[in-house]
Amino acid sequence: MTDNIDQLRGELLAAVSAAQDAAAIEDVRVGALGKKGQITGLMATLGKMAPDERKAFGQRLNVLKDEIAAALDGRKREFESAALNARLASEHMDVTLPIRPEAKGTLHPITQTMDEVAAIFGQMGFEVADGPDIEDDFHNFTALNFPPGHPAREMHDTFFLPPGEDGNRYLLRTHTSPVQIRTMMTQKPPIRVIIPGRTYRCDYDMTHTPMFHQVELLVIDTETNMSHLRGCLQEFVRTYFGVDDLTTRFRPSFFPFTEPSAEMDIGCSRKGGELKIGNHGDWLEILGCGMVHPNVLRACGLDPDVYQGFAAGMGIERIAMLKYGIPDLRTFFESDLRWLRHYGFAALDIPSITGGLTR
Ligand code: 2NL
Repeated sequence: MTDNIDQLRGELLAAVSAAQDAAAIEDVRVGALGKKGQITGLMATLGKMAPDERKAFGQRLNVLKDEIAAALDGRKREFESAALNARLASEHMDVTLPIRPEAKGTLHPITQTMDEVAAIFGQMGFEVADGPDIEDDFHNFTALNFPPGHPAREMHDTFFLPPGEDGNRYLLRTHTSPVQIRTMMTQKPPIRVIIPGRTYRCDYDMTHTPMFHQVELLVIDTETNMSHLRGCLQEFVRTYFGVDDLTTRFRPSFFPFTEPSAEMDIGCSRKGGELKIGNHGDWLEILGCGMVHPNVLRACGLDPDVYQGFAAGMGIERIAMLKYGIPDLRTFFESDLRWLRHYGFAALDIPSITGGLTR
């Protein structure tokens, strides 16, 4: 019996050393320690032995088993480190090589448009604010004066997250307005901010994508009125579209968070099926706006008898399509290299008023 164990040890250790890859190691392991393996087979004979013999033989068998398992492990690790070293040797790269001249990136038209909008409002004294994409009911709906049963609060419009441990209902913001709420709750007026950013709605067709971009603006002060709103927005569209005397028209509208509310149109022409921005007699809707609703001010801890202000919101994709003649919304998100090269902007083409925003 003793000879048996020592002989088996010799054979198995030789087999481990002879193994040349992971598969061969696995064969040795199965042959020794597997269900029908040699060591397993010897273990099964213990039951028929006299107690003394069983104890001595069992102990030696256990030592053998551990020894072989360790040898298998060690050999396997040798293979692994050899493989890693071979990879490291073959996959090295020379970071001192010059960049490839043809590897040229461009700014996405969405990025470019958001930068242009920020540059124009920046000139008027607005700061850019941002906030989280994941919001709660309060910041996305309640503080914005959405009544409890409002359709926008329902499942089919909004991406809701699984309920959190704190009992709050979290969602992907459906507009950038929650950032204005956060701004009003943390900053003292006067406030002049714009918020460009991603927004999410459960909608997908020719004119809707589940993720899209908005820019909103907010002014809060003690003597802010609708003519300030109109002047500001008129200045914006004139600069953005590069038409110095572009006319604007306000139509009454409704939003829960503004009162009064309006939609602003700009002059255009649609002659021959081609859309041209300018004073040609026709009208094009460009954005929504209004005076911040007293309930919204109150929800943010501002006294509506002291403070008032205006807000507006517009779709980035929409104003980018209008300015750059991009006909199909969905192409913004297809990552088609040819499209990106055609509509993309040079990375160092930083928008500024003097640098000529409107090419
Ligand atoms: C649109 C219209 C709008 C606002 C957004 C706003 C935000 C706060 C308070 C009041 Cl915190 N108003 N935002 C106001 C009017 C219109 O967006 O058509 N967007 C694409």
